[in-house]
Formats: sequence, C-alpha cells, structure tokens
Amino acid sequence: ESHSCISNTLSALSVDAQTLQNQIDELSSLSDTPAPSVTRILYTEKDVLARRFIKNLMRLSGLSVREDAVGNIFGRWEGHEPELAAVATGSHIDAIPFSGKYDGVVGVLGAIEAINVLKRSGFKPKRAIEVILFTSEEPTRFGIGCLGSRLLAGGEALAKALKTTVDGQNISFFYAARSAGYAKDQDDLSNVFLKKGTYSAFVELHIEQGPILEEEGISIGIVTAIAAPASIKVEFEGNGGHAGAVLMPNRNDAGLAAAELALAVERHVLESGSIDSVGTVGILELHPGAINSIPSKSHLEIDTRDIDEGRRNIIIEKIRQSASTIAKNRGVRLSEFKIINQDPPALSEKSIIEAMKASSADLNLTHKLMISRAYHDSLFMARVSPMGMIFIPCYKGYSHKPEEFSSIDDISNGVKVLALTLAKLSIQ
Ligand code: HGY
Ligand code: MN
Ligand code: MN
Ligand code: MN
Repeated sequence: ESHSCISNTLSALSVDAQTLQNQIDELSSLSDTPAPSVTRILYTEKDVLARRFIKNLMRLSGLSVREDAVGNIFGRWEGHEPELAAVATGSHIDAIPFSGKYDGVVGVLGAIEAINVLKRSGFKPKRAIEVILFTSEEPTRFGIGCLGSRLLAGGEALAKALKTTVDGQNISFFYAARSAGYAKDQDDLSNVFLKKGTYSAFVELHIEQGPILEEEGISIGIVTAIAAPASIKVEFEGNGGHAGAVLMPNRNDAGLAAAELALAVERHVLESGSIDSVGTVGILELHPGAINSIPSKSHLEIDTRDIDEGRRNIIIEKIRQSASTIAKNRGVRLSEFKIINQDPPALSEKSIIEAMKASSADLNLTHKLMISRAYHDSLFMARVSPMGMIFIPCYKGYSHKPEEFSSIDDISNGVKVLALTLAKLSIQ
C-alpha cells in the first residue's frame, strides 16, 4: 500500500508555480522598507498583516489553524491515524532590515504549496502533516534568534528572560506580543513548549544562503548538519570629551576600543585553523555619535559560528580575553560582556536524509549532502524531533540583502522534494 500510493503520487506532482510566485511577491510587499528590499520585524503591523496572509492561505488549503502564546502558527492536515505523532514542516516570514524576499518565506509558502501538491495528487496522509510558521527566527527585535522554535524546544531560560526583555525602543516583549494579539492571558510561556513526541519528523525547505548549489549546478541540497551559532553583546565606557580640546594622551576612547575588538574578532577567527570558523561585528554603535565628541560609550554585537562547537567556544574565550586586555590598555571600562546565545550544532536524522535523497532521486533531481552555515528553526526543532532540511540554489548565494533571489523553477523543485518527503514520512 505504501509503495504504490507513493508511486502514483510521484506521477501526479504538479506545483502551481505562477500562484506561488504571486504569493511570494505579494508577501514581499508587506514590508517597512521599499522594494526590492524587505523589512518585516516581529509583532510589527507588517508582521501582523503577513501572518493574516499566511493563515488565510492555510485555511484555503483546508488546514486547521491554531496559534500559540507567542504567535507560532500551526496549519494541520489531519491524517487517517490522528493519534500518531504528526510530520511537521515550516520556516519563518520575519525579515531583517533591508533583506530579501525568499529567506524563510520559501519554507512557509512552499510548505503550504507542498500540501496543495499532495492534495492535487490524491495522496491521503496517515500521520497528520503540520505546517509551522515560527513566530520569529531573526534576532532583530529582541536580540535572540529562533525565539519561537527555542520556546517550542522547551527553552526554560528564554521563557524566563522574556519576562524582562525589552527592544531597542524599550518596549517589553509582552507588550509587543499583546499588541500583535498574543500572550493574552499569561506571562507564563511554558505552555508553548512542545510535548515530547509531538512530531515524528520535522523538515524545513530553505534557500541555501550560500553559492555552492548554484556554482555546481545542483538542484537540491540535503543538509546533514547546522553550524553552531553564538552571539555576544559588548559595551565599553570612557570619559568622552571634546574632540578638539582633549589631547591624545589624555583620552580613553570607547570607540577605538570597539574598533580594536572588532579587528580582534577577525584575527581570532582567522587563526582558528579552519575555514568553517566565521565572525562578524554586525552592530557597532558609538555614543553620543557626534563627529566632534570622543565616544564615551560603544556597543558591539558579535556573531561567531563554526560547525565545530569546541573550536567556536575557543574563539569566544579569546574574544573575551581581548575585550578585557583592550579595556585595560586603553583605560576604558568593559561595562558589559554578555553571551546572548552559545548553541550546539544540530545533526539531521539519518532516516530523513534518506527520505530526502530518495525523493530527489525519484524526481530525477541532482542533489548533494551539505552543511548549513546559517542557522534555522530546524536547529531547535532538532532538539524535540528528528530533523531534516532541503536547500535550493539562490543567486550567487546572496541572502540578508535585497539582491536575494531563487528562480521559481528551483523553488518548485524544492516544493516537490518536500511534498514527496512529507508523503514518505507521513505513511511510515
Ligand atoms: O543568521 C542566520 O543564520 C539566520 O538566517 N537568521
Ligand atoms: Mn535569515
Ligand atoms: Mn531563514
Ligand atoms: Mn536562518
């Protein structure tokens, strides 16, 4: 029964590419910055509109929709054995400032279309299939990435920290969540944690955000592991003063301390001995930020990752060491050195890798095993469910910028591999 039903599913897989492209374009217009850039930040008015757009598409696909206290949204296609653990898929639709329109979106709209593809083919799921829109994968507003999936994976420390978390405008997490219609009647987020065994598998479709698939002319990436991300917040404080009147020997310039630490991050990463180590200072703010005032305060946020957790942790300790050495040498105060997150890598489940390989082969699509250097909600879903990721090529590997692009053919290939993989996992 399982083999025949899959093979007739195979022959009838058809993606409504035009509609999917229209949905991607329409969703990208729900943005706080002008096209071709997309900016869509957690719990903002554009985010709420985008959620409504997705919930409507879920309902049009016959999915029953529920939302949890922080706005993770679940669209469920009931299976004929509803008591079995469901198969899940999904991604995010929040977008960092001035980014692109495919990161995350392909894995949400593509997942809904994968359900439509299976319905059109006459497939009937044994295990229910759920599409998850994770409430916020990007760290933009509250400084922590994968906020929704971390909570689903049982993030006790995060649930506690969110009670006192505020954004850059001093708006509290709960105030923002309530303004978007969530967190109505409780400050206790433990009911967001998924019960053990809720899902038998989780598979995320995502653009590669790297150049390999396009360079090698390969249609599908099968992710074997997701690199270990970490982020650090640092503040230096000095006396500041008049840019003209304070002579150089009398200065303790917090801005130069920040600049020196940023270069130290690069040095520690490059001396790690591996091309897999990366480090970025994506935020560097100087206070008061006036040309003729010596910075009295500097704020940096450091992102460092590696596929090898131990090597990444060595880099973090070297950065910590450099921050205090620089502070001492320059006579500034290291007023904050805070590790925001320091996560282990995640490995994909063997059986899901096999299902994704078989689906790509069934569809005569070239495919290769690869690691994900970007993190994803899958990194945390892997803590509560067997996990797998499907990558599609994207133009020159561009991502987190407006030039991000994936062709509708590549997206359709990804949707078909996702559909077939979900079908195989659902009848297991
Ligand atoms: O930064 C990341 O890896 C993800 O795209 N938020
Ligand atoms: Mn991203
Ligand atoms: Mn993403
Ligand atoms: Mn990501």
